[in-house]
Order: sequence, then C-alpha cells, then structure tokens
Amino acid sequence: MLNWTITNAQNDDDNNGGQQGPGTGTVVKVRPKTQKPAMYRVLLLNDDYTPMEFVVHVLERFFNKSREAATEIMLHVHHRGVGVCGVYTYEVAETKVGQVIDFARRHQHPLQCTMEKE
Ligand code: TYC
Repeated sequence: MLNWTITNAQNDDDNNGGQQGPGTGTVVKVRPKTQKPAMYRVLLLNDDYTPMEFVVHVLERFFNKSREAATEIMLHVHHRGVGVCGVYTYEVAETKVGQVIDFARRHQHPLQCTMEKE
C-alpha cells in the first residue's frame, strides 16, 4: 500500500522572496509514505460432525498446506476448538472464509470458518 503525502515545507528556496499566497504556494516535497496493510487471521472452528479428512482437504485446497501441515492444524482445532489457517489481507481472508463455508455447505458439513484482525 502506498499513500502519498504532499508537504509544503517550511523553507524558501523557490526564489520568490518568500512570497506566499493564493496561487503562489510551491509544493517542495512529495514523500512516498509506505504503510503495511492490516492483516487478518483466518480461523477454523471445531465441530462434532465434519470428518477429519474433509478438514485436512480444505486446508490443502484453500490454504495451500501440505498434508502434514494440514493434519497438524486440523488436530490442533480438534483438540483446542479453534486454529489459524493463514494470515491475509482483508479481501483475501474474506474470499477464503466464503470459499470454505460454501465448500463445506455443498458437502453438507457444518464446518465453520471466520476471520479476525491480527
Ligand atoms: N471434531 C471433528 C471430528 O471429530 C474434526 C474436526 C476438526 C472438525 C477440525 C472441524 O475445524 C474442524 N470429526
């Protein structure tokens, strides 16, 4: 993300004898101000019905996890109730939450997925 800050600096290097007024102000600095985008954790929630293998598949398919990493996250969620699938910008996180919920519904599993600001 790149925000531009335009600063009318406190100097007088524009050779107009310090003259300032309507139409005579000189923009002397354009400073690129970088800002990190806000990041969001995508969370998977435990339930009693979604098969473990389905959750592993979701983690592989939508979060690009290896079988091993996916199994670890699934077991963490199974034992602790909630776990992090990944951290993304708002739009990407929102898309993944929607994809997971839609995919689970289509397979008639109650799997829940949500997001929270990091
Ligand atoms: N608790 C589920 C079971 O025993 C497995 C499961 C794990 C479900 C993680 C959801 O996010 C989940 N079949």
